[in-house]
Parts: sequence; structure tokens; C-alpha cells
Amino acid sequence: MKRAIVPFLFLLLLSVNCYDSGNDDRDLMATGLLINGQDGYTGVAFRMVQVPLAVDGVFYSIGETEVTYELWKAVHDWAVSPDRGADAYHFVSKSIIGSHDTGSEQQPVTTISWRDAVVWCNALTEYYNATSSVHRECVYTSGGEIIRSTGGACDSAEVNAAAAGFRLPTNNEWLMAARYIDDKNGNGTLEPGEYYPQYYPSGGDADCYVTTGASDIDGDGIVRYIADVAVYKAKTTAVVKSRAPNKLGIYDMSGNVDEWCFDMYAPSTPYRRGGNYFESASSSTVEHWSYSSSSSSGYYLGFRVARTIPESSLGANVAAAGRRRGAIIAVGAAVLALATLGGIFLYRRRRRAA
Ligand SMILES: [Ca+2]
Ligand SMILES: [Ca+2]
Ligand SMILES: [Ca+2]
Repeated sequence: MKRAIVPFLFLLLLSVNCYDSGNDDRDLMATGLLINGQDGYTGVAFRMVQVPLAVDGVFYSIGETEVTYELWKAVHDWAVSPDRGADAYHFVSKSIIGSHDTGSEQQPVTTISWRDAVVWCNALTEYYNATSSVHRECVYTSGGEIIRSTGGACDSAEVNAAAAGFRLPTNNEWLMAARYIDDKNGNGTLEPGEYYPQYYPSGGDADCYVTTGASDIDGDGIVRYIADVAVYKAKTTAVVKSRAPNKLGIYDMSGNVDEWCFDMYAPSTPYRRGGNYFESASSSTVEHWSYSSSSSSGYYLGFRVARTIPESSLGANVAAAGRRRGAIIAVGAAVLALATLGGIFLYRRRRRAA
């Protein structure tokens, strides 16, 4: 039933644009990977992948993996320390290792509510600042104050769009990171052949039900099926990166744990995407999504972080291209809004009919 909206949401992929040359980070972008540590970072290691196309006018990077229990715990324990006084963080979720709270801490953290994930993103920003040579602003505030406690205020968090701290990806950013293959013709938009089709898993070369005879549509030199890229129909979660990545080098966008996105489907009801370890193949497609209450949590539900890349870090040529891109995005956003309304109408009509 939820399939009705997503084809319309996918129109967002028509409203994006690409990097120009002259970027200081070009070599890093060529590999798709930015390695945290370049800022003198000494905390628990993790990687961010820079997505080549801006989404809704914003250049961003996204976690190479779901947030692991190891990273969650290190940041959590640092953040809740009484030594931080009035700046100590407060979380409410249980937070466990993977689906069953056993095994490797390289499994994703689960039973994290959306609210806790929002608060933890701020904690990661401050932890990163404290263990590196940079200072990045926290993204989520309430009444001008950094949100450090989980509660209803998270649902109406003010988003500092200029901040380069860590945050949840938006629905659109998550989709782009899951579906991007290659802007082969360099026109800044993705046409068929340049993104994973809607019923494919992220990183797969075939529809989620096809297991033989596919061709290498993403051009990485290997023909991969859903079992090669997604943890699904399994008894437990797996350690992150236990399956092959997508073309951008991002892991587990399909399967393992569902992932919170920042946007709300309805008030206090954010989207989650990607399917999880016990669900069927159809839940691991790039188009699949669902939603849950912002205060709820589940042993199948985690998240990954994103980070806005400020214009000042992009170089003059890219910044100029970004300003031109603004007009293109505005038109695309209007089309997307209309299409989404159409999708919701169809969704409700089908629900009534069901
Ligand atoms: Ca293109
Ligand atoms: Ca392939
Ligand atoms: Ca996942």
C-alpha cells in the first residue's frame, strides 16, 4: 500500500545538480570517501561518504554504515558524563547491540527512538569537536539552545541549516544516497541507467526477486543480487559492511536495520527507510519506506548520520554552481510537492478501497 507515494517522491531525483571542477576535495570525492581523522579526530573511527549530487540545494555526506553500537556507546558515555555539568546529555532509549543485544559491537545500535537519534547527533558533533581540531555547530536547537535531552522538544527542533554538525539525513538525501549510480552524461540530473530502479536493492543489479541472469547495471564489474547486498529474511542483524556496498561505497542501505530519516510523514511520525533483517525482499528495495512514532523504538530500527558540507568547503567554482542550482531546485521542489500530494491522495484512496 505504501508503494503509491514513492514513485512520486522519486521525482526529486530530477531536481538535483552536480559538482563543478575546482574543488579542494576532488581526490577524495573521486573515491567517494571522506575519512574522518583528517581533522585530527581521535575518537572512535567512522567514515562519511560524500554524495556527488546536491539534494534540495545542499551538498552533504552520509555515513558509510549504520551507526554501530561501538560508536553509539562511546559518544553516549562521553555525553552523559556528570563532568559535563549542565551540558550533560540525557537519553531515554534502552539502546542495544543489534537485534538481540549479543555479539559484536560492530552491529548497528537499535532500540533508539527518533528523538534519541536527534539528540545523539548533537552529542556526536560535540564529541567530534572535543576529539579533533575543528569546531562545528550543532544542528538541532530549541529556543536557541542546543538540544541535549530527549523529549517532545525534539519533534519541533529548529534546524540550523548553516551548521556543519552531524544530523539525520532527510528522506530525499537518504534516497539519493541509496539510488545514485553515476551521472554518466554529467548533466547534473539522474536519468534511467544512472540510478537503481525502484524495485532493486541499493547496490543490486536486479529486481529484488531476480536471482540469476542479470547484467551489471551499475558498472562496478560484478553482478550482484539482493542476497549479495542486503541482510534480509535473517534471524538476527549482522555486523555492518557484511554485504557488498552500493556504487557510492555505502553499506546496508537495504536491509539489516531500518533507518530513521529526519522528515515527518505526519506530526511526530518520522519516516524510516531501507527495510530490516527479518523482512522480506520487497522491504529491502530502494523505494520501500515506512514510519513510526518519534518516541518509539524497535530492535530492528537504527539510523545513520549525515552532515551538510558548507559552501566554504566546496571551493569558489562549486559554490557558484550551487547558487545557479538554486533556481533549478526551486522548480523541482514545486513539482515534487504537487507529486507528493498526488501520491498521498492515491494512498488514501487505496486505503479506503482496501
Ligand atoms: Ca545525467
Ligand atoms: Ca554491479
Ligand atoms: Ca539499513
